[in-house]
Amino acid sequence: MSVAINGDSARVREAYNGKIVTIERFILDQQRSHPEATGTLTSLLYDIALAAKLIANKTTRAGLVDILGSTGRYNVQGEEVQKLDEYADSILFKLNDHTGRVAVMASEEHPDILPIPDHYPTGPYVLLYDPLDGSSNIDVNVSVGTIFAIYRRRSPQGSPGSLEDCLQPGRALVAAGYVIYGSSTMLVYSTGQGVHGFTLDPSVGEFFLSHPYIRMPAKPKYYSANQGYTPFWSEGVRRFTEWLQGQDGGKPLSLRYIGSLVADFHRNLLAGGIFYYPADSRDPRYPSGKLRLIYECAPMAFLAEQAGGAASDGRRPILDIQPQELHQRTPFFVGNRELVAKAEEYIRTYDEGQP
Ligand code: AHM
Ligand code: MG
Repeated sequence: MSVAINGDSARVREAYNGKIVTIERFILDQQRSHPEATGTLTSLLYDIALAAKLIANKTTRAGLVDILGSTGRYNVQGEEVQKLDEYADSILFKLNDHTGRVAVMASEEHPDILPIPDHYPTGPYVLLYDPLDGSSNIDVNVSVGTIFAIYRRRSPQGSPGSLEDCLQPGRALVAAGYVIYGSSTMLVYSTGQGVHGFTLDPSVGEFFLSHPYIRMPAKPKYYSANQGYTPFWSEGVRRFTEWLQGQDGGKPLSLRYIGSLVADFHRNLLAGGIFYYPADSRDPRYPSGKLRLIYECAPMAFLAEQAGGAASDGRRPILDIQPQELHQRTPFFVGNRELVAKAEEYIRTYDEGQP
């Protein structure tokens, strides 16, 4: 039986009532509601899910490396021990370089685009990824994540993929998602038909549908920002933060900040709130904040909008920004729609003098 994946959470739950829904089954059912689909995107998403399982298998064992006697880059078996972010990066590339589904890739770990090797065919899609975001958190057992974004190629089919294929505005996204390696591993993605979450059962190595049609709660609970940098923020962002704290007529929210974008975003997606990493004046080299437009912000913005939220650079929707370079950074406000609009209002009023 196939299920039309075009309803809301309750309808999908009812349709699948009592059935075991693996990620493969769900993606296939979504594909069936597009009779023109060739299955290429379905297979690409499934390849990403496989990469997620392989990466999860390593992240959950990260703390054991020392116990198992690793010395430098070699473990007791004499095998080379890769840093986890390098491992995640190479897994994503190797699982997608030969399938004929992808024209070109780009990773936050590399300065330039990652062409498909000459001896493999190219395909219709462009895959961009941050293989292990927040990887500095691994040593202290804090959640990290993989973020991915999929576009259609713009270069002609059959030619090598190009930089222009990778520099597309978020509005052109075909699919985006993330994997959170936390107390459990979850894959959350959207192809523009709602946001769906799957939880990995590590005992059988399969992702099962656990959160169909995620909607951001209308009532926000949390705000998430690195307040250590408050003195370096603009007046608009400082005043917005005070409003979030209940000053200036706001209703106080609780602060939760992990410092791992995927984990902070995931919490706000499920519990309601706003995450922001604004521009700051700490380092003149990075006037636009820390986070990268194409690897981190655009895919999260796509998910936020799909879940009823919003994402902005403080002035315009993140999804409308045309990237100029691969590692372009942007201020980022993402989450509850009203809170993102409020941030824009404070920035307009206090930073741009336009009440
Ligand atoms: P990374 O791409 O080098 O891992 O850095 C990105 C991470 C995000 O996950 C997180 O939101 C941010 O850096 C935290 O930065 P800070 O420590 O400045 O608050
Ligand atoms: Mg990152």
